[in-house]
Amino acid sequence: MTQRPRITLIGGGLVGALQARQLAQHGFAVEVFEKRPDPRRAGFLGGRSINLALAERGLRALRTAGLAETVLEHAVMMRGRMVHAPDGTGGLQRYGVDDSEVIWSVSRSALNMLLLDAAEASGVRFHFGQSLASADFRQGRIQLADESGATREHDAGLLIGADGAGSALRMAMEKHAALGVRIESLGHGYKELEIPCADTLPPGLLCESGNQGRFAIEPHALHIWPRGGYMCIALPNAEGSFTVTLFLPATGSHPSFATLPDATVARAFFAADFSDLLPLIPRFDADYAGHPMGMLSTLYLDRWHLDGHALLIGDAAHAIVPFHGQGMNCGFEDTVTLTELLNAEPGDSAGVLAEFQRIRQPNADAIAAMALENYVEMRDSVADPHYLAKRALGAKLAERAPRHFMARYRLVTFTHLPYAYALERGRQQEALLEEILRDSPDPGAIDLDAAARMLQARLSPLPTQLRHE
Ligand code: FAD
Ligand code: E0Q
Repeated sequence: MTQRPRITLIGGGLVGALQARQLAQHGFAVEVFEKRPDPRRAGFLGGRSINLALAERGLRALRTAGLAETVLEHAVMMRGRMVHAPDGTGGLQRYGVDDSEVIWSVSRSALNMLLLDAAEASGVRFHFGQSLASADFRQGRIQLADESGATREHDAGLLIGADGAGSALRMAMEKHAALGVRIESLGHGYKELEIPCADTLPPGLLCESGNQGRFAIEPHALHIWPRGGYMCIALPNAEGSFTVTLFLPATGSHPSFATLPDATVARAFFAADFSDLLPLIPRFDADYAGHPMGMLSTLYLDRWHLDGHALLIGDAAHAIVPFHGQGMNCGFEDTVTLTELLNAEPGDSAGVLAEFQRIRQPNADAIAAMALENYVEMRDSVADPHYLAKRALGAKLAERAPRHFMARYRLVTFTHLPYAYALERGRQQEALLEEILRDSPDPGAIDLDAAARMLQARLSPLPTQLRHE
């Protein structure tokens, strides 16, 4: 049997902790160095989003680690996006065809702590409060610094960087070889606000559409307030609160974070532009003033690895904008691929790292592109008549020709087909939908059977295995 390399992971966030668990389950000796203190002792000090959407790709990775069921016990199901248009219209746009196609709102901190527990239970050794400071790839040694600045050395073995978009391992690798790092800022930032549990809100404000229990608005949805150049969204938390995220240009003409420098101006803007949302955020001023603005960018690299010595995974290799809710899901998918490759060829680190990039990079590039496109779609199109007509036509065709039409959103969110396939298939389908709508501007008058036949003639059938196990 080939010798399994010792593995040193930098970063015990979502992707690092899951990767550590999987490798330990396959018999690798794994150590993790995490900059922050142990969240299970110190309380979670995470700067970023409070909850996230978990979809099939992420679930599959959790399933392979034996953790999916436990995670879902603490998750809130989301059936679709609830659109709150400026004129008060809107409603639920289902994500899938039925309740077998839903996504899940999970708490980042609870998920991270669960993954740390699971990794530890599989034998992973964690070192918290230990930040990567530098690396000597030739000697295979790294230097780590604790909060006081004291440093220690560690004999690394195979180094895997899961230390996020600002990866310290990536910076150390760049000193050694050109990685071709490109960071494209979106120019938009985000800020998080809270809708508390319904029982703390004045009763008059609660959603008219029936009793939502502890929740002020429909719990089983991702809420969107699209406003053209910007938007708010809200994801439910299991306790009954929602985390609202405002996405807005960072600088430039009103409205931007630059023209909303304090809570008073921001409140007036919300009163005008998000008048139905503002009353649900009783601590608006404290949230707005107290929570930092995060910036959004896409990260592209030419090289994710240094020969057989070091590899970047998750956001460290391919951070994307959050508008498809796939960053964590994509990083979780990375962990399945890397575990499979390392397990198959434990003695050939150089080959495994190169093969990992060969498989994953086209897919990371594809979801990066789709996530950028989805911002425009979310903030602009979800309330647009042409978009709605296309969506409705797509849904009817998916019913009539399920082997030939599956909305791109569904390919991304509910299947394991490669992201690059979803992007390309989406292009082909989109062109045909546009063609059908162009030829018949009244969407109600389309001959659906003829349209379905056209799809069957002009598109190859979808793979039969949408979710291979
Ligand atoms: P991170 O979560 O950033 O973890 C990196 C870890 O490395 C951290 O624990 C950090 O402390 C540690 N670290 C950093 N530097 C060092 C160092 N020098 N030494 C040691 N440790 C270090 N994704 C989804 O799938 N669904 C969503 O709905 C979603 N919503 C999002 C909303 C927003 C506003 C944002 C910004 C992102 C969203 N994402 C979403 C993306 C998701 O947050 C990331 O893709 C995911 O967190 C990546 O995980 P990671 O482990 O690679 O990186
Ligand atoms: C999802 C689920 C932050 C965020 C997370 C998401 C989604 C969106 C808009 C945003 C995309 C969608 N979406 O509704 O199409 O599906 O995760 Cl902004």
